[in-house]
Amino acid sequence: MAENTSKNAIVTGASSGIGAATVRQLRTDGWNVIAVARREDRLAQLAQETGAIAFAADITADDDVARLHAFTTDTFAQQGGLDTLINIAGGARGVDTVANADLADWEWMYQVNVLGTVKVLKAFLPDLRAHGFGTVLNLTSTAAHITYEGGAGYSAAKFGQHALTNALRLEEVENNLRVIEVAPGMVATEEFSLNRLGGNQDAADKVYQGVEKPLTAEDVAGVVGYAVGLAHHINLDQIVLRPVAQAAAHKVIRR
Ligand code: 8X3
Repeated sequence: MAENTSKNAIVTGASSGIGAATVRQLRTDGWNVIAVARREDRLAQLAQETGAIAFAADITADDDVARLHAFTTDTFAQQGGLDTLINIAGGARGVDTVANADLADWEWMYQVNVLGTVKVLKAFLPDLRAHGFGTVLNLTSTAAHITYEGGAGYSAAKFGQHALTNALRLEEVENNLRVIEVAPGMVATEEFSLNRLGGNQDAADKVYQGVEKPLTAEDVAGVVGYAVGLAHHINLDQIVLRPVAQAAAHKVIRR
């Protein structure tokens, strides 16, 4: 079978940070991209800038995922169908210890990182199988592989997303589906720490203070673009990337 080079992708979590940077990267690399996020205004701007197709949806809402599926089927019908699904939507809320866990935050993190990813996968797996050269890329985190104090809620969700990614790779190999996990460490984005720390900009800035060159959203997007752009038989199945200054989750050099 010849490899299909239709380059039709969906990117979730596209309104800011790594998701938006991934849309820019893929467009630069010649992909057709449906950019998905809840915030319509940001998506519209990104679409205008990059030529991506914007679709406003909440990936944790069943109706929205169904609408996204119908829209994608129509959009890519004449272009060989969807071949690449990039799940960037996710995030962290809170840095509480287990003893002080805020269960609403834990639930939100499980919804968006785990169940949201599963909902989108369930909707699109039949299409990716039918394509014959499908790719799924899930953005997890180094927190998907190791825990730290105050990180239990986020790690529990990201470990869950890591686990489902591993199982998916085993389950779908018969269907020639390539499953990639990208797990970044410290990435200084506009919103990740701000959202995690309840909108406290000073606290968010402190996370990266003195760290020489934390990763940027563009750094991660470059790796995502590289991984999905490789010939389909090459699976970078798990990619961990950190800034050099972060030798491990607990060992960050600050100057
Ligand atoms: C972000 C990495 O170190 O904040 O996913 O858990 S960390």
